[in-house]
Amino acid sequence: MTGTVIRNTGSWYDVRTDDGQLFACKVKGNFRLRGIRSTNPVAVGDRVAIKPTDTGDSPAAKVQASNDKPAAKGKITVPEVFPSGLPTALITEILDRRNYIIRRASNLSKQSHIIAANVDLAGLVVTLAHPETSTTFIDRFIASAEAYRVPVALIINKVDLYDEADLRYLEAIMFLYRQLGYTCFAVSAETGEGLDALRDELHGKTTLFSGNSGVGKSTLLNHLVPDARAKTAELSAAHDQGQHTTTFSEMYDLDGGGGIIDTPGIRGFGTFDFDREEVSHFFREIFAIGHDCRFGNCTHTHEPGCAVRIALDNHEIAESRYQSYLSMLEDKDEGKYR
Ligand SMILES: Nc1nc2c(ncn2[C@@H]2O[C@H](COP(=O)(O)OP(=O)(O)OP(=O)(O)O)[C@@H](O)[C@H]2O)c(=O)[nH]1
Ligand SMILES: [Mg+2]
Ligand SMILES: [Zn+2]
Repeated sequence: MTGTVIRNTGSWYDVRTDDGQLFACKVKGNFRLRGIRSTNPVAVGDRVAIKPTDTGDSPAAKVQASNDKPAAKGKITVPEVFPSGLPTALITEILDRRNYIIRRASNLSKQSHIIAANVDLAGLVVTLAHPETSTTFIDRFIASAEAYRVPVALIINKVDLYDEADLRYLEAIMFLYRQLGYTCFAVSAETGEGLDALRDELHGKTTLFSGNSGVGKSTLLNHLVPDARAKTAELSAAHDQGQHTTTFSEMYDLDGGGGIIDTPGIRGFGTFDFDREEVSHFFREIFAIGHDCRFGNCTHTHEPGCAVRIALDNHEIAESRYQSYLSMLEDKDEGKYR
């Protein structure tokens, strides 16, 4: 049987089979990604092959079996039942991924974390205030999506809270990223502003919602999928930051096709497995202008005749983008890419 992973609750993966049944699944054996250890071998959005476990030996199944015994005398067919009520199965194979979004599990970690797999759109939910998402975070996310050729949309939320300076910054950010070719939405999950345009964009697509904690991913989800009823929580009063309210990734169906994958907020976006020379490939404008550098292997940091640095001086490349590029080259400490 094949199906799609729609929820990851720690060590269990809920899989919806192609004929619509739900199973709580465990992973059989070890799956490795390009020989690198991942904190989650299977991610929401993965297409998997599963094998139902009919005679379970899990504690839940035993409880179920002993409960059923008196009544079920003679004819004992006890499906293994996970406490959630779902029958259980083993994931025996991960089918080839069309794409995925991956980051380093934590700073200095050699482990990776696959945020989601097989998405049509990577929606990066950001806020320019309460809390402020850094451009380094935005650019690192975009670079990772570029690496696996996942289209990106920048969803800038909480515009209802922006003061005049924030609104000017909003305009500058939208101008910058639209010019680079990324779709941008300025929205408010509070007032509903901009949500119709966002809804149109998401229609029929499987979209990942990722971003810092507290930017309103789950609140947006609840507007777009009214019966999602995902938990949300106020920012911490002391730090004006999110409280990591969503703890598991989950896919929710959109009316009329497509879905949204809501994920736990992340602090830094540690990029994963890039060679130094590769980094510029994922910054569109730097890559394009880099063709005019004197040296083919120019890192755009100190070389004579570097077209990128000339463009930077002429304000043809945004300083913030160049700084993000440098931060990825140097792979600075976690605090710097928040
Ligand atoms: N004023 C205003 N508040 C918002 C908006 N969107 C979300 N919020 C509030 O921001 C807080 C955090 O929202 P959540 O949806 O829990 O944020 P999240 O991104 O899911 O956070 P994590 O699950 O921790 O990653 C809640 O108090 C929301 O009500 C908005 O557009 N405007
Ligand atoms: Mg959330
Ligand atoms: Zn150069």
